[in-house]
Amino acid sequence: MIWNPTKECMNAEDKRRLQGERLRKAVDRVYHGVPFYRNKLQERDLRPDSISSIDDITKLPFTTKQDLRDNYPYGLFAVPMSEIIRLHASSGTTGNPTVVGYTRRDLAIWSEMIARCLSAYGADRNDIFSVAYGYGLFTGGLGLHYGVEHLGATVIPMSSGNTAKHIQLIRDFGATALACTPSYALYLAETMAKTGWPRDDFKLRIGIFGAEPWTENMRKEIEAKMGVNAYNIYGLSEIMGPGVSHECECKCGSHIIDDHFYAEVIDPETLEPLPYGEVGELVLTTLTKEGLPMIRYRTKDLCSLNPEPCECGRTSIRMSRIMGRSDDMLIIRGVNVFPSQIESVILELEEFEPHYMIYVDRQNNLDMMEVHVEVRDGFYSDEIKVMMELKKKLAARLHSVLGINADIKLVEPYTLERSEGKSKRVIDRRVLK
Ligand code: DLL
Repeated sequence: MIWNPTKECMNAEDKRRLQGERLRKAVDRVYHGVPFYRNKLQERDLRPDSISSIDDITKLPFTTKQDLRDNYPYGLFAVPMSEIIRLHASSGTTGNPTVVGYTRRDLAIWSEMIARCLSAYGADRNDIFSVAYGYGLFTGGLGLHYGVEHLGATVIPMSSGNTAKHIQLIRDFGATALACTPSYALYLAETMAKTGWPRDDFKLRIGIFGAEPWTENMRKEIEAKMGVNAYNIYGLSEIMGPGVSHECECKCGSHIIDDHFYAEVIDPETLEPLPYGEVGELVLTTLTKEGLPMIRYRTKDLCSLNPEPCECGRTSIRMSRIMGRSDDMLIIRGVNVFPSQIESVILELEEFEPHYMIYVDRQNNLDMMEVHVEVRDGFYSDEIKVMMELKKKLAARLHSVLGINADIKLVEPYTLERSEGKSKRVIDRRVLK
């Protein structure tokens, strides 16, 4: 079902007009409400009435995570704190966390966005959702939670952790939908199988997976192991949280909720906009957000955009899967390596489990990459020769995809640490001098 056909199936011309009007209001809001933006706009001789259509967006300055950190905690909020009714924060790897604030209207829009996503996955008010994203400062748990309620379905606020209990409640409460990270879904599926409970005891039919990169092969793996239809959900705290884009039954790209967020893809080096179809950094502008409006926020996420209307009837622009981040890309011996490429290779080969770790080191000024990967039950052997063959096979495949050699360490099934939230799969120990 399409939750909001007026907005989701709008024709291109009307959409552009709506986006243009909303952009002008957004610029007006930041010009008058956020000194940081007013200065940036004035530096470029821009005023709200410099925006006459959505195409004028390219005149506007970019915003980065550093800008949010520099204005910690509330410097970029566009309304007084009396209007803010919720805060979330995303933990930074370094420095201050990024704090985001929502007005009552922001939260209402967010819930409606999530209801749109869930409808696109085929869910309705009869569904029972286990929300296993973390509740708390992370936007995943509460974001999904209010969306499920807005849809009118039932929500089980599981949060993350306590896997055994979770599996029992999924079964006992008859959960039909599961929301968590894809890596945790794999772990859950594996643990469910170990309970020995018949698959028919579980009613799960829809999976809502995001918050970290995943691949088509991972989708197949989760669907086969868990018996669900697995769908992507994308989002980031700075823009709203989960639900900025979502897949539909066609599973051919994620629909951006483009009446609320305007998407561009730029070359991260030159900062010039790229044509549709080309991979670059996703830049998002919030068109209606009141609490923390973002103008041309550089997500660092790499993807491409497709403006073609989708077979599902939605006309919103679609984004590809995230192919990596312009800042988590590994440069190994001068070669750009995306962890997702390594994951794809591992998942293509039936001998391996989708559990792996990548270690990067520098020895004698030479980058070394070591990939630890679990061998699937049934393929693990005590015979050195068999394991050497497996290792050779994976190394050759990795070399043909990446163009560099990786040291492979094969480990027994179920020995690598499982994650309950976002998985950490790359450990870069290089000290760059
Ligand atoms: O991860 C929001 C979210 C929660 C999305 C639950 C989906 C489901 P942050 O913690 O701010 O917010 O992290 C945002 O996570 O810039 C991407 O790099 C990555 N990310 C989020 N969703 C996806 C996805 C939430 N579907 C950062 N595929 C983003 C790939 C994703 N990467």
